[in-house]
Amino acid sequence: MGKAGGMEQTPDPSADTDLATALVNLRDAVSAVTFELVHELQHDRVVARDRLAKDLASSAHRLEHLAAPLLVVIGGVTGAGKSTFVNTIVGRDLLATGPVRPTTFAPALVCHPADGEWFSGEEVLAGMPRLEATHHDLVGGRGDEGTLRLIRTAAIPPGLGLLDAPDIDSISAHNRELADQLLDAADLWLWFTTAGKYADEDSMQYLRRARRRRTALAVVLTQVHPVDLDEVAADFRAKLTAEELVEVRLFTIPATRIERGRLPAEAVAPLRDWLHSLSEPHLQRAHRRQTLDGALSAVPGDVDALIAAVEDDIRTADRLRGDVDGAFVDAHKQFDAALDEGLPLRSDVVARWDQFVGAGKLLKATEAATGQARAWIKGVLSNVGIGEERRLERQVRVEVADSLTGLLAQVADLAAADTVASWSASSAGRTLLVGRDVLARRRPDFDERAEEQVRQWQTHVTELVESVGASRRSQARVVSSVVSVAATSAILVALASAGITGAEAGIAAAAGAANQALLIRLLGEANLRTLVADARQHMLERFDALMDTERQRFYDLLDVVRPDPATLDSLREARDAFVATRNSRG
Ligand SMILES: Nc1nc2c(ncn2[C@@H]2O[C@H](COP(=O)(O)OP(=O)(O)OP(=O)(O)O)[C@@H](O)[C@H]2O)c(=O)[nH]1
Ligand SMILES: [Mg+2]
Repeated sequence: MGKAGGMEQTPDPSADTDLATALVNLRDAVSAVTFELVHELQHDRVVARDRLAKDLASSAHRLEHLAAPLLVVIGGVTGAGKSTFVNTIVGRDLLATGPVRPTTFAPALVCHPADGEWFSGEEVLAGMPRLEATHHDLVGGRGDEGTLRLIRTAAIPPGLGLLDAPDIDSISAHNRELADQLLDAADLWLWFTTAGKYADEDSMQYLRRARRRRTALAVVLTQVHPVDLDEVAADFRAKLTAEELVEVRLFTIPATRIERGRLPAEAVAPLRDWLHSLSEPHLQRAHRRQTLDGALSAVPGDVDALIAAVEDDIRTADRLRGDVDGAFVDAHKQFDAALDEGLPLRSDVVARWDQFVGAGKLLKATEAATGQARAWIKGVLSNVGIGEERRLERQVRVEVADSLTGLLAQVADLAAADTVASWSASSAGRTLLVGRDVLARRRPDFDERAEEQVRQWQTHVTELVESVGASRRSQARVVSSVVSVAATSAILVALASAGITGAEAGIAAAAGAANQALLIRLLGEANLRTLVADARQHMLERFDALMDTERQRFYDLLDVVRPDPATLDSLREARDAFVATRNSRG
C-alpha cells in the first residue's frame, strides 16, 4: 500500500513482510471465528476454519522464506507405489511398502542433511510432531501414527524434501485428514494414481482442489501395462484437460517387476531427473511462487466462504430467536384475549361477589351520596357485620389471585412448550435442548413471582380506585368508605375488561352486572373505563415482565452459540487489508 512504481522489476523485500503481516492478521481473524451451533455442517465448518488458519500461517511463513527448500508431497491413492518410489529414489528400504492396503500410516520426509534443520523447524508442517528416524528403521507404517518421520540422506539433492504421504482413498478417515494437511503445506504435489484408479472421483476431487489453489502439480500414472501405456496416458490426459488441468506434467511408470521392494531405476528415471532438476534454485523459487500465488489467490474466496458460514450460523441463531419471540408474542396475545373474556375469573366467585354487592344495601346506599348516606353505610358495615364483608372480600381476592396465577402459569407453560416444539424442528435447536427438559415448562420459581405480581397489581388497582374516588368530590367520602369493596369490584371488572371497554353484553355478565353497576355509580362510567383500561394495561405489563424472565432462558442459550458479529467485521477488515496489500504489489 502506497508502494507503487518499479516494484514489478525489483520486489521490495519489505512488501513481502507487509503481505506476511497481512496474512498473519488474517489468520488471527480466522482463528477467532467460532462455530458453536451444533448442526450437520458444524464439523465441516470447524475443519475449514482450522485448515484456512493453518494455510494462512504457512503461506506467511513461506512468503518470508522464498529460498527455502521445496516441499514435494507425494500423495495419491493407496497402493500406487508412493513409498516404493521413494525407496527407489533413495536406493534403500527406508519406508514400509507392501500388499496390505493402506500400508503407510504416518508421513515420512526425506531430505538432504543440509536441509534437515529447515524441515525439522516448527514452522514447516506446523503442529505436527516429528521424530528423526535412524537409517535402520522401516518407517511410515503402523505404529508410527501421529508422527512425521524425518530422514536425512545424501541420496536426495539439497533444496528438496520428499514427503511420502498416507493415501487419500483408504477407509481410514485419519489418513485423509492427514493427507489434506500435508497437501496444504506442499510447494508441489506429486500425485500418484494407478491405471485402475486414475478416474476415481476421490482422486479427481483432490486434483480439482490443486487446480483451484493453482498448486504446482505433477501426476504420476503407475502400474500401467506397457501395451496400454499410450492409450491410458492419453485418456488420463483427456480427463485432466476436462478438469482444466492443462499444463500438468504427466509421468508414467509401467507395471514392472519389483525387486527388493524397489522399482527398476529406468522405470523412474524421467521422474527422478525432473525432481532433481527442481532443486535448481530458480526452478525451486518458481514452483514455490506458483504454489504460493495460487494459495494466496484462493484466500479471499476461502475467507468469503468462511464469512458466509458465519453469516449462516447467525441466521440460524436468529431464526431460533425468532421462534422464541413468536411463541412469546402468541402468549401475550393469548393472555390479552383471556382478559377480554374474563378467563381468569371463576363464575362462582363472581356470582358470590355480585350477589353480595347487589343484594346488600351498598348499591342502594350510593344512590344518595350525602352525609347521611355515608353515616348509614358506615352503620350498615358495622352492624350488618363488617367481619363477614371482609371475609368474603378476602376470599374473593384470594380466589381471583389464585385463578389469575394459574392462568399466568398456563400461558407460560404454553410459551415454553411452543418454543421447544419450534426448536425441535431443526438440528441446531434440538442440540440446544439436549439435557434441558426443564425448558419445556415454566421456570420453577414462576408461580412465586406470579403471585407477587398479582398481589402488587391488586394493590395498584386499589390505589387507582382510591385516587379516582378522591377526585370525585361529590361522592368522595362515600367512595372512601367503601373503597375496599369498590377495589375488589374493579379487580373483577378489569379481569373481564371487554365487558366495560367493549360492548359485549355476554361478557359484561362475566364480571357481574351488579358489580359493574356499583362501580359506575361510585366512580362514574368514564372514570371506570379509564380505570379498567389502566388496570388492564398494568396487568399486561406485569405479565410481560414475568414472561421476559421466562424468555431469557432461551436467549441465554442462544447468546452462547450465536457467532459474534464483530468477528465478521474483523474478518472482512483483515481480508480487505490482505487484498489491498497484495494488489499493491502488482
Ligand atoms: N508388480 C508391481 N508391483 C508394484 C508396482 N508398484 C508398486 N507395487 C507393489 O504395490 C504395493 C504397494 O506399494 P506401496 O509403495 O506400498 O504403495 P503406496 O502408494 O505407498 O500405498 P499406501 O502406503 O497404502 O498409500 C507394494 O507391494 C509394491 O511392491 C509395480 O509397478 N509392479
Ligand atoms: Mg505408502
